[in-house]
Amino acid sequence: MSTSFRFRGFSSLAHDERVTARIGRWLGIAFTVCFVTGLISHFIQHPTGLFAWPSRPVNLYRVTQGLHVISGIAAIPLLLAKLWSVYPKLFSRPLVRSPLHALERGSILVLSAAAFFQLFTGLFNVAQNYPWNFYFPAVHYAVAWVAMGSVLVHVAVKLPVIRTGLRKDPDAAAKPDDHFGLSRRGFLRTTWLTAGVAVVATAGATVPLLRNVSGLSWRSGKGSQGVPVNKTAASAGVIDAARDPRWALEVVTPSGSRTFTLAQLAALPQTTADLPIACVEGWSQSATWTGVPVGDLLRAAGSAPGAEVRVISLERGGLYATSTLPGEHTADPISLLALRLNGEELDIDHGYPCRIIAPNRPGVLQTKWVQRLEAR
Ligand SMILES: Nc1nc2c(c(=O)[nH]1)N[C@H]1C(S)=C(S)[C@@H](COP(=O)(O)O)O[C@H]1N2
Ligand SMILES: [Mo]
Repeated sequence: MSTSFRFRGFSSLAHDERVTARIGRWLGIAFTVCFVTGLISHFIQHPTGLFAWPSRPVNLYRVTQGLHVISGIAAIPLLLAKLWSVYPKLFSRPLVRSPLHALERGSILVLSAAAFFQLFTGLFNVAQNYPWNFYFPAVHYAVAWVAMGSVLVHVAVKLPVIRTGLRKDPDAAAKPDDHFGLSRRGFLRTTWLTAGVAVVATAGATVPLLRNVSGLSWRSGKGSQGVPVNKTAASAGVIDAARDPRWALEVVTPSGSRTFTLAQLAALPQTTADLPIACVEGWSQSATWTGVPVGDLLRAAGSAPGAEVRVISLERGGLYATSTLPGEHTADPISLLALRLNGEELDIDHGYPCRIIAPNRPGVLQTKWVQRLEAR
């Protein structure tokens, strides 16, 4: 190429396989963590029988889903930096040199599109609280496979270049006066710093120590009784039904049924446990819950702890109006039908007269305003 005219952007030292490989390594790690933790969350919500999720440790889902959101957030600046480091290649000609080259370019196109889709729809979901309702989780799950599949193809095709890129010293042969802007090290440091800031800014939604420094952890600590609210009683349309003095819990099992008024529930032996609400959006918060173990209610109605239970809310038609409590959970004595939160009667926005709170579960399965339990 003639040196009399050079487009300055292309001459940046960061457009280099040493930079791309180093950022790519972290992006690969972030994508893998995000994919695996996403699969875990998916299979807890859509059980297959092949995958049983335990009820302990109580905070495990809090950690896996926190990692899902944090690794996704970290991947956004990494992806942008990686694309910046390679974008001059978009202008290289001929467009396609060989079948392998076609596969390589095609997989990069699919990979970039899928990655952008995942990261930005995920971000919107975290920020806006289900703007796509039912549609989002299904599509997010399907595109995850496309993204991860094209990552694998990309890494396999690029392995030789990745190896050379990682072996070479980023500082070698850098003549800053020939070039415009940052050194390669400088570009890498800026990338790590940006990803770090993005992580700290969101991690406070789930890591208590970071709460005060996390500008983006909008959910923590707000809401009645010191716990965030995700769907109020008003928006669920349950205020009248929840406050109706004729309300009674129905417990139905194959060998008998019982109903319990609120006073009868409160008169049963109570269990108190510190358990988190761990929302799929990545925020989580622990609180002190008091109520009746679901296993005790099953026994009272003729079944036994360990039976799978369908939980049905007073809410009509909402996506989260029902949930299934697997046997692992009904056998755990701290899987509660909670009546109290942080020492007070449950606020109506947290599920009064009673709600499910079970250990190591996604928040979306902690059904509020419970009306009926059906054991299988
Ligand atoms: N009936 C019903 N229960 C529900 C929901 C809902 O929309 N309807 N939302 C769930 C979700 S997504 C979460 S994160 C938790 C939030 O509980 P909280 O509002 O008490 O923090 O409740 C769960 N229980
Ligand atoms: Mo949630």
